[in-house]
Amino acid sequence: MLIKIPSVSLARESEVTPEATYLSRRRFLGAMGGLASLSLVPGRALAERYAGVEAAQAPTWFDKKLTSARWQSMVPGDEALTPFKDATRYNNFYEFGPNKGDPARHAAQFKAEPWTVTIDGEVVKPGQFSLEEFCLPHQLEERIYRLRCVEAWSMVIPWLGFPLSDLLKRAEPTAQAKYVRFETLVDPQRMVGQRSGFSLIDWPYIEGLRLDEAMHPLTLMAVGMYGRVLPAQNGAPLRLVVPWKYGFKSIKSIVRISLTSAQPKTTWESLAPNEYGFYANVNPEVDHPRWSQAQERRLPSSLFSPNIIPTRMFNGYDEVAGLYAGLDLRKNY
Ligand SMILES: Nc1nc2c(c(=O)[nH]1)N[C@H]1C(S)=C(S)[C@@H](COP(=O)(O)O)O[C@H]1N2
Ligand SMILES: [Mo]
Repeated sequence: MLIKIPSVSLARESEVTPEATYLSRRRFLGAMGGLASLSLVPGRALAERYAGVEAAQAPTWFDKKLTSARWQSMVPGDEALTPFKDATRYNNFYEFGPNKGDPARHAAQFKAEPWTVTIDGEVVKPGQFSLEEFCLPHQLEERIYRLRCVEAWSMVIPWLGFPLSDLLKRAEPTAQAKYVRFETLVDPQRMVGQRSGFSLIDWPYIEGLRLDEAMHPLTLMAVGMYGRVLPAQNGAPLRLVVPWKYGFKSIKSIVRISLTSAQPKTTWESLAPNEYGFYANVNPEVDHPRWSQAQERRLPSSLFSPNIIPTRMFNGYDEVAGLYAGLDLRKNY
């Protein structure tokens, strides 16, 4: 079968509206980045940081958890947060359509509750959980991460969630568990992109990680962003965030997490194996067959102010390099 992948390039940038006043333009003081910067941020500072953020009504359990969340006091490096508007209007979420503006439009009516998550496969304690049960044991923490899409654009997004490792430890992976496979909801009634006959994707959207990647402290299960509950277009109510990998690894609206002994077949790898690999680590030295990965467009960007910056190895998260010692990253792209 001949598959046609929609082509993307640095030049295709029609949907981002530059806006003047963004609190997210503000730089946060301090030199430290990453996990070391987690701290209690005063409520007033947070309210200011996330002023103007519009979010759906959150479930009660989420609001309760929010009061004890650990907030990150600053953006890593000296980078600015991507404005909430860009992060919620420029999306890839094929379940809601193929264009960047489709998810915001078509996910508006999406109800993320009730939601059931299944954990199964190579675990001692499999189970089915409501989202509330699933999140109950975990403290919410904020992680401000760069998100680098394989299409060579990027954002800086403040997520709210908990480490995937905490969740996996509770399920107790067996000795056979080597990979983690994630599955997105299939519901054509609620996800218009799954109704269309034009879709390239064989639903459900599937992603996967090696178990050690899944257990890395940077790997996050997100239930919120910008201090609020996750918007539908960003993968409500539960998504993965793997900041050193291309964005397509960060699977949205997860309903099943399975521990497996074999490497899972992932959606993009199945669609175009020469273009999208299982690892998908951000790597400026390994180009996509159809475009360079050496640079990226940091959003917001416009025709007159494209905001092109160099792409960093592992998206700047050097601490993961040890996971790939001895692995040929050209072959294992
Ligand atoms: N289920 C699902 N998850 C998905 C996608 C998708 O189409 N379906 N797109 C991926 C891609 S390509 C990117 S870049 C990110 C975008 O996340 P964001 O819209 O929150 O920025 O989600 C990823 N997760
Ligand atoms: Mo992406």
